[in-house]
Amino acid sequence: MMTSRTVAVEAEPYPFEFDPAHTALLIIDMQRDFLEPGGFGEMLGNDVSQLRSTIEPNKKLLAAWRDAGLTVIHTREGHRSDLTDLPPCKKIRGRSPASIGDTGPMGRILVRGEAGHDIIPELYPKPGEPVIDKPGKGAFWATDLHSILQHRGIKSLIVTGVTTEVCVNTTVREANDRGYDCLVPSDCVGSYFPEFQEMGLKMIKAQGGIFGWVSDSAKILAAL
Ligand code: TIU
Repeated sequence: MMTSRTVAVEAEPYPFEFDPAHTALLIIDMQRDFLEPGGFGEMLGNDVSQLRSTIEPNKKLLAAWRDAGLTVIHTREGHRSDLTDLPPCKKIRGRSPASIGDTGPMGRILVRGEAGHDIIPELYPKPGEPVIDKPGKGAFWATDLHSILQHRGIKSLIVTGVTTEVCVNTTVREANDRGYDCLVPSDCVGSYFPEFQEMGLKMIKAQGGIFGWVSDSAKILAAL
């Protein structure tokens, strides 16, 4: 049994206090489909190289979390191979020539089991680390994430990954409504749009921390 202790991380809008034994590192959608050419991110018209600066800080945080024996959870956005869980509106939105389920250079786009759907090698899950397959943007909707967190006594989340304003923001909002305190390290989350990166983080920490706290990985590592 891990001993309980409270650590404080310098954060905005004020220090984030958490007990590491009851805090999970939740890494959102660091998949090849979002970070490598030829996947879902590029299909949407984005320059995917913009997200790659998040890899190194995530690697360091993940290594520290693992070394300390703390809970790590990964998520992947994607769909069943028969696409029965794909909302028709998600399939056709964007009106691009290729869409979810079509074959690209990394296999069928955003489909479970395909190469592009998998997590990038730099942050690959270790045995024993739960991987949540989610059909939506939020990690709680239509998944067993809440049950897993409850069974492990998790009360706080460090939320990292991509993209800041889409799956990270949606997940932080879902987590906040379920009673979890969320800290987002700004260097460990990325957006295809610099202005959305800035505003996505501002939206979390505004109004006294309406959805959570924002800090950076160096401050979390210093506090651990
Ligand atoms: N993981 C995630 O954020 N899914 C997206 O579709 N993000 C975009 O920014 N498009």
